[in-house]
Amino acid sequence: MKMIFRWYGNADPIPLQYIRQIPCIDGVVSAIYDVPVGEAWSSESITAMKRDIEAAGLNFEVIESVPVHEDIKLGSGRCDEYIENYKTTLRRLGKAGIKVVCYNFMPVFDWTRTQLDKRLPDGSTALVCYNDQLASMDPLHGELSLPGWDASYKKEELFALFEAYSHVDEEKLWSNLGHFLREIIPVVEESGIKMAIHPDDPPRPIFGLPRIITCEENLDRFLKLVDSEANGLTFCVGSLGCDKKNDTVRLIRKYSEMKRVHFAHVRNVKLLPDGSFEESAHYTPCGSIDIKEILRALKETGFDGYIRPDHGRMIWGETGKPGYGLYDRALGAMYMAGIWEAL
Ligand SMILES: [Mn+2]
Repeated sequence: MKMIFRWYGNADPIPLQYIRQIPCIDGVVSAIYDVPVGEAWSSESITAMKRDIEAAGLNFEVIESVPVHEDIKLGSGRCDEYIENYKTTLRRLGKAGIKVVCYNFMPVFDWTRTQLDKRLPDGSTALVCYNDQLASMDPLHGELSLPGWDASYKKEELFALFEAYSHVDEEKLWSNLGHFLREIIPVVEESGIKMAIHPDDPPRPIFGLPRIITCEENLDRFLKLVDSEANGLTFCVGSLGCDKKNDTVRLIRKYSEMKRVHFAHVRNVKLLPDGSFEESAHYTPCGSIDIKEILRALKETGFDGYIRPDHGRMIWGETGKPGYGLYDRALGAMYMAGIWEAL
């Protein structure tokens, strides 16, 4: 396996040199952030980012994410044009030596939490999702917005999107995802890239919008949409693991054995009795997921893809992007590297 670290480009307050000083880190996973969703990424910006990363002594082989335009998920509007742009981006990434591309197919909202700085008993802060708070959130009428959500939507655009999705149920979303995959998988097979879909986070419908990358039955269905190794998963332990019906240790073993896990996001979550959850330190006793067994499953199935420590808490007075500080993710990376070495 290769341990990598998410880096948000030159705007990230964490310098590449700091990331390089974490002993187990092979490279960073990043994206081109200044291109509107739906447009193709230029070869120049891809190679410029690669040059910066390699100059810092790190590898750049994984993208997270190439965002999928809502028109593709809705199967309407400029869908065909945006799929062609997506293919162009993939071909350029392949030429630049990228091996894995992470993406998701969640309507409108990316990961969702109800609080980003919940203070834990040890004084650190973490991202949490409390069901009672989630039930009272209304993205159309309230004033709230959360990082991870596309802040560029105006209220009117949000209303239009919700209206458009009122005609897209889960089956329609499946069929739009199938169409997208049948278009792009042949392209990545030629470009040497493996696609790795990220599960929905949390893995259940929110605000009445459909979500389908949620559980074993649906992951099986997803992989059969196009039965190619290039059509694979970003196995996000924390996303799938916040539904206690998902046995993440068994599932990661199953899909890694099938050679369909190309990227693993590893973090721990503490599940609460009502299905709410708090993100916790990676260390197994801090949460509900057995991180050691996750890594054992990967090791025993010959996993040779990429792993990154997922969200961390804010510790030691660090401030910055919630979930993406340096210190706790560095602890998580070294903890996992230690387990891997011992295995
Ligand atoms: Mn993740």
